[in-house]
Amino acid sequence: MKLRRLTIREMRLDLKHPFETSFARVTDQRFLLLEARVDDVTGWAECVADWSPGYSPETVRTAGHVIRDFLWPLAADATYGHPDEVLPSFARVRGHNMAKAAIEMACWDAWARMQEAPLSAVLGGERDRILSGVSIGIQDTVEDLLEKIGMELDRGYRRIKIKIKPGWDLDVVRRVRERFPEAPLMVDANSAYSLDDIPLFQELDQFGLTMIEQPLAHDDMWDHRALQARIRTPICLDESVHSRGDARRAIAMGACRIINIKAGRVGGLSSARDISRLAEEAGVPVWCGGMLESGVGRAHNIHLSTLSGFTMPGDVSASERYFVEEIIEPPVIVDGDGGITPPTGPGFGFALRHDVIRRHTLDSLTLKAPG
Ligand code: OSB
Ligand code: MG
Repeated sequence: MKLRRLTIREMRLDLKHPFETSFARVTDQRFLLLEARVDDVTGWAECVADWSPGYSPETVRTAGHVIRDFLWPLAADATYGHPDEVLPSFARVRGHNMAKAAIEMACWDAWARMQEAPLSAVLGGERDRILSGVSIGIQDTVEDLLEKIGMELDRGYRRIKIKIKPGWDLDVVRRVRERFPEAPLMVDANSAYSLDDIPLFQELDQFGLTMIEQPLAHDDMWDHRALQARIRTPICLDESVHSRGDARRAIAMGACRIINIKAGRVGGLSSARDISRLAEEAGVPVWCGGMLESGVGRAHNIHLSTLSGFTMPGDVSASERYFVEEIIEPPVIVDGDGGITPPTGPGFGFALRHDVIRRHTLDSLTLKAPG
């Protein structure tokens, strides 16, 4: 495989509803959309770096800079026999996993199209239906949250995740549990707490949460280990895991019992697949996280979720929950039982709505391989 051309579009899509976490409140989503010409096939991917460095140090602009000035020259120079070779070819660039993943995932899509196979099949996926949960941001009032949860459960979602932060935690969870005693419920703190909060997490134990996602610092596995030793509820790591090595260490030291896998955070689909296999062998369940992706990133997530290690419902919900306008068609649909059926066409299996893409493109750059 030779990368011949890469178009990087800086996009802005309006969200239907603001999304609030412990680190930010967003009303629109800025991201890079990559269109890669690989041999004579086109592959697409989305870079999940946010506009601001609240979730990860990467941003839309750092990713654009790193792709253009450092990754593209390496990729354009390489001849790949398989998409597994893309991430290693970037070894001399430290970090910037989301930038790396965007090119890698476009190569995976192109690779699948070359085989005339769905992305799930070339990744080694086995499921023909995946289970979907929802992530519900911090709301203005607990009443608003209870109403949203009721709506999502009625739509069939298999797991409710609510965002927490200091001041929006114990009492909120208590009221959600009172209203929905049986719902599969979890919380995501996006690193808003410290070991001083152990008593709070011990109190959360009584609510039968399926897990607590990333309670402590984004770069600290050791403290997660200390917390996990003091609470019954499983800890799920998100921000802390950037590679298969991180996953191996986290499992070995007991820093988590579940892992949220986001291909962007770990440098692409090969790394995501490898982490899922390592976790499966260790008996640690994984699920596919989300970054408020447009349809392109969402499609990649659906195919990744078909791998056998992904035994828990992911944050891979329906297109209609997110954007005023979707850039793929048909939209991602969740059936009444919280399931998504992965498309069976070649590559990620959705069509691009080029008119919508054009209208929401703020800036665009095309890079061409020499020769
Ligand atoms: O921590 O999982 C997270 C969104 C943006 C950044 C980080 C996270 C999230 C979500 C939303 O929880 C998941 C989704 O529905 O895409
Ligand atoms: Mg998270």
